[in-house]
Amino acid sequence: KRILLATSNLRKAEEMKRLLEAYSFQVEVPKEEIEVQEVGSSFLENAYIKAQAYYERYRMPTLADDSGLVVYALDGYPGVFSSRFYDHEYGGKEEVKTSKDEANIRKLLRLMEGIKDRRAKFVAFLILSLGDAGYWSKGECEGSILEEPKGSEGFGYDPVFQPEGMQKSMAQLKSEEKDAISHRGKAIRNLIKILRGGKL
Ligand code: ITT
Repeated sequence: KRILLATSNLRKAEEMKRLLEAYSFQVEVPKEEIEVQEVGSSFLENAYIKAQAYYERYRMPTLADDSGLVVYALDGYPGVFSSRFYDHEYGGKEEVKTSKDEANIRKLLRLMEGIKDRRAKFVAFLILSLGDAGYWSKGECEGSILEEPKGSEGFGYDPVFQPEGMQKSMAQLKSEEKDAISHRGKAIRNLIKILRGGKL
């Protein structure tokens, strides 16, 4: 049950590793990052592009995650542009001062100023590629965008995302708590369900 993670995002890889190891997968990370052009217009397309690129290089079962934050009041943005939203034309570019995550959050909060409808969701699509065949799954986590960042766990937009029914941001949750409700946690459990023939 060896599986390669097709990602260069270390914090994403850490979550995927943790989630998969709970189901006894032997998880490997790429020795070298591959430059992948995520030119797709959907999460699924981009996950497929990453999975195939890493499969071609390493020739072993490869799992890619393409994910992002979908904000209803912003026409679904940042969506597939989540990782480099600060640099996207939509809503004007944002300067990177300390980190990309911080610039992405600053832009999101700027665009959300004065907007009452703060509903949003995290989405993750996974592709497990065996080269000429494969599996896909998805997971979603509904919530809302906070007015101010809170907490320091996790990564990306976690400090400004409050999962539905919780009084804490995603970045205030312990790793096991995030895994239990996150888009990525759900997507991985959905994938494992298929791999096990429908039983989890
Ligand atoms: P790889 O393509 O190498 O996997 P990436 O970070 O560029 O790394 P994506 O293209 O899938 O990955 O972009 C996902 C972005 O969506 C990520 O950089 C975050 O900004 C955001 N995101 C995804 N999952 C998240 C999570 O669990 N918490 C917070 N933000 C998340």
